[in-house]
Amino acid sequence: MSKRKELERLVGELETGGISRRDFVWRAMGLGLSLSSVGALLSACGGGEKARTAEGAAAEGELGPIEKELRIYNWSDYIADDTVPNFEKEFGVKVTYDTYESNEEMVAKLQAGATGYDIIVPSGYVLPVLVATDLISPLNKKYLTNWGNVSPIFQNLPSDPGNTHTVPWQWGTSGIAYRTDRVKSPIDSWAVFHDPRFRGKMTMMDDGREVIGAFLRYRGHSLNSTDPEHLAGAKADAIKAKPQLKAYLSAPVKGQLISGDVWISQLWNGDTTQAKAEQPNLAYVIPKEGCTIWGDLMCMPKSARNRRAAHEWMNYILRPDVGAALSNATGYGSPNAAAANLLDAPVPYPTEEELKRLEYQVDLGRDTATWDQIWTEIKSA
Ligand code: N2P
Repeated sequence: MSKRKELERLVGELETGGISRRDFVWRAMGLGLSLSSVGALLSACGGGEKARTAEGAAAEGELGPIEKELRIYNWSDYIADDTVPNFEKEFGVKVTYDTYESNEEMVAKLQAGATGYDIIVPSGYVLPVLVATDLISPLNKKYLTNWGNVSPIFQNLPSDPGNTHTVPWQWGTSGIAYRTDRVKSPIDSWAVFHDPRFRGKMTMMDDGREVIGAFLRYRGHSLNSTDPEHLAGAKADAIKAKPQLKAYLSAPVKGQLISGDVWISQLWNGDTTQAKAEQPNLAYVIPKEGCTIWGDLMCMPKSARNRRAAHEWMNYILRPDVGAALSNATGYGSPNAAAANLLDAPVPYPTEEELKRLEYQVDLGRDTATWDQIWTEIKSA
């Protein structure tokens, strides 16, 4: 069957309720359609329209009294010690808090049918997929009375136009952390991961988007490139770096940087700040070729059972003192403008000049599968 015919058949099935919107999205993308074309098709289909209207009505309705529990799934080392206990005490809610190390780990768990989470915290580029595959619910703004505290920079993000599905958590960059007492000349380039002098003393993140993205930037390309030649080059560079690396490790590398088992790591700015509190001989650099800037956003999975508690949690995080305590503990930037005066060491949002070297990740659409394949090949090389 031609692709066009196959697509028409899929649209027919969607309209008659033969397949779910989620299956439709995956199968249409399998036929080579971009997410935005799939989105356009969904809105042209009656079923999609009905679903969205119903969703909109639910988002505006009453949520009922606060539930007794809340299940949160967030990145590790990304919260202050008292954020959860204070919420539990004030709201009488028992919080279960699980952690992940990458967006891909979290999405894989969700797509495998993990239900039970009320809050997840993906990076912006993941949002289009979560919305298109119907994995998250729109939020009921009525319960987000502290929304006005969000800095205008973090409102109406390209990943969530109209702020319908998310509340910003924190933001940061993915550069290089290194031990200044072990590495004699300052590091300024991704080229360091090819340097045999540091063999076995270096790590890169356990995150395909970040590792491939870093080597794309190294060769002067966008870290969102889908050009096969660019990707082949990045793959070759990543494989060339592999013998010099001790491991692919993200947040948990901090202990090894502190002890000196590892000297140089691809790492986020805030996690470096956390490690620096215990090991002052640590520096963080944004390589001259540039790197990722990201913002992580709270959202509510479709399967969430504790929906009122989820909204109260997001509204609580938007308080100035709670938002400031988060950033003071994690070293990341706060999207909360009202928290600005309460920050110990504010991370200023990058200037225009700095933003030229920083790049937000975007959803790669059907090229996600190609990237996944390349990452698998790098890891097994
Ligand atoms: C984890 C914080 C990093 C989040 N410690 C990356 N988006």
